[in-house]
Amino acid sequence: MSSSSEVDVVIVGAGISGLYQLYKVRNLGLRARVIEAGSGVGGTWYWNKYPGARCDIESTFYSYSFSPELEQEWIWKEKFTGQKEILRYVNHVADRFDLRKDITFDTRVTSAIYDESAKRWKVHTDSEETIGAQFLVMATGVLSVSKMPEVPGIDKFQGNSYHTAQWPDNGVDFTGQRVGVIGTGSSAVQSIPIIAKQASELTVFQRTPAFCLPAGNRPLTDHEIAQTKANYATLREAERNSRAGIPAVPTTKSAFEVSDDERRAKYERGWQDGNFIHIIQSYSDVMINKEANETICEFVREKIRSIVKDPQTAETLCPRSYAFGTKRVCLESGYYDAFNSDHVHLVDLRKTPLVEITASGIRTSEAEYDLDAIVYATGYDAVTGALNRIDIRGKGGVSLREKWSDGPRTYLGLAIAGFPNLFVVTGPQSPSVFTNMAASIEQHVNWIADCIAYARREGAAEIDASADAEEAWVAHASAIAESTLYMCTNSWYTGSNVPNKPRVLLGYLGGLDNYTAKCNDVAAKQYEGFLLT
Ligand code: FAD
Ligand code: N01
Repeated sequence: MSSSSEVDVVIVGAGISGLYQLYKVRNLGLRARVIEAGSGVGGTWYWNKYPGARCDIESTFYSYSFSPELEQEWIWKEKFTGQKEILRYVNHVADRFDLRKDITFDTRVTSAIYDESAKRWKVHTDSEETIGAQFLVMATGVLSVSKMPEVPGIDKFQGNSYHTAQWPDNGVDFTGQRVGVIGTGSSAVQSIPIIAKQASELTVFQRTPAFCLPAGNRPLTDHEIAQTKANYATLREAERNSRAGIPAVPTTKSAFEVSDDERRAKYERGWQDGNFIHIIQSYSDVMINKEANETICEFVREKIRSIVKDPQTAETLCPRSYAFGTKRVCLESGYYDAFNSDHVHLVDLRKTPLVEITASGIRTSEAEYDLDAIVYATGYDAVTGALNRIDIRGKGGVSLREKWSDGPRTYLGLAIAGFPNLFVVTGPQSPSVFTNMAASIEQHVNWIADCIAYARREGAAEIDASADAEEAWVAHASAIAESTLYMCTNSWYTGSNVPNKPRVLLGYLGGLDNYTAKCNDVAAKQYEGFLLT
């Protein structure tokens, strides 16, 4: 039966972004509803229950900073916390701030249509509800639409199939099974060592090898926990003022201004510390100059060769076709070492491409692999995927999909010209995916809440980004992207993992610090680049 209701703000998604957005708009005295497709809060951490799922940013920083009380009462026991504990934390936040009562679970937003005469959004769900709202905030996630590979026969397989992003709640026991894993990105790198411990045979189907650093995860000592709690305010300040949302000292030195030994020592520190952002930021030219970047690539290749005993397997695991850091670097806990086990096999799909999935397993151009289970660690239709799956129509009935048919266009990654009163958390051309996302999310959400408060204060029914401001932001973000090595690499960062997706760098590379300054400046200038009516 269809129903309708009216609120001030509809928020789509109840992950880290949606929950904090709800908290913020409630504090403005606004009525809000959150619509979430899953049955619980947590987003990424609700869906990704695959073995080994864990954050790759230290938990001290990969957490909310808005509540000093929350910071003091919650104890992160490990350097990099696992999925279960992060999900427990997000649930704690939902309870502590009494957020659940405004969240509708198991419900998907299917369309959002802007009513120009009423200057309000009409949001439709798959449970036949229509919710009217002045403001609409898309907190739908950058990695929330999983992707299967374009390979025939997926439905024919008679064994069990799993995508890492839709893992069964009760886990999977692969004991004694012949398992195939397709993909070698972060999800595969985390799950493979654990699946290898259970499976009788594990075959990894690799198309592009990943650059991996050892996570070096460990329990935090009582002293470390106490130190963090005593210094949280300073640590958070450094986090917010950094390029990537974790404290770091930027350098202006080229990789070639120092000796080989000094350079290696710096990379070694990042390697030992499980800190790929420190390596990416180690020298000013490593992400813009191929030769400088190659010094990191060869450092990691040497490490791979030193861990993986079979020289041919080691070479197959060595990335050569793209620059370090231009795909998300993976943190590993026993990934390379897993290939030293006799029952773990690596298939190089560049030499012997995937042909089809058959009833009994996987066929490549060279061989057929009989399997009991297949794990698809094949990634996501990232950043724009969740937005494009909703029929969003702005002024003049223009659809967002049409507007973005040649690539997404936003103002600050937060607003879209012609789609008034709509905001996106971690949108395209925002820095989020190149940072500690928890830090970016808080910045985006705070800014959106302030902007909504401003529009209300001004008595504006509508606030819309101007086409000129959007044009300038897209040009600025593209110019930075083009000056780096990122655009040379095929990955979800550039949309090139999805057939026919426009090739555009989906994040902003100017740094969280500079980006925040720009957003603050826009706000200080009465939301420069926005039109209020
Ligand atoms: P999400 O957590 O993706 O939540 C979006 C929610 O919106 C989902 O629950 C989804 O169901 C819902 N939704 C989407 N569309 C609709 C719709 N139409 N209707 C209703 N609901 C909808 N980032 C880091 O910085 N550090 C890390 O260590 C890190 N680890 C990660 C590990 C994994 C396995 C993955 C996949 C991502 C990781 N990320 C990490 C990125 C991570 O996605 C973000 O850090 C963060 O969790 C995103 O939160 P969010 O609320 O913006 O989006
Ligand atoms: O996905 P991915 P993911 N045939 O896109 C392969 C975050 N995250 O789920 O590179 C064969 O990285 C594909 O090969 P190729 C993090 O931001 C973080 O692993 O396209 N192979 C690739 O190897 C991350 O970047 C953590 O050649 C195919 C793999 O599948 C993002 O989420 C953990 C194929 C996909 O890798 C996504 O990670 C997990 C095909 N047809 C996720 N199609 C942390 O550690 C795809 N592949 C915090």
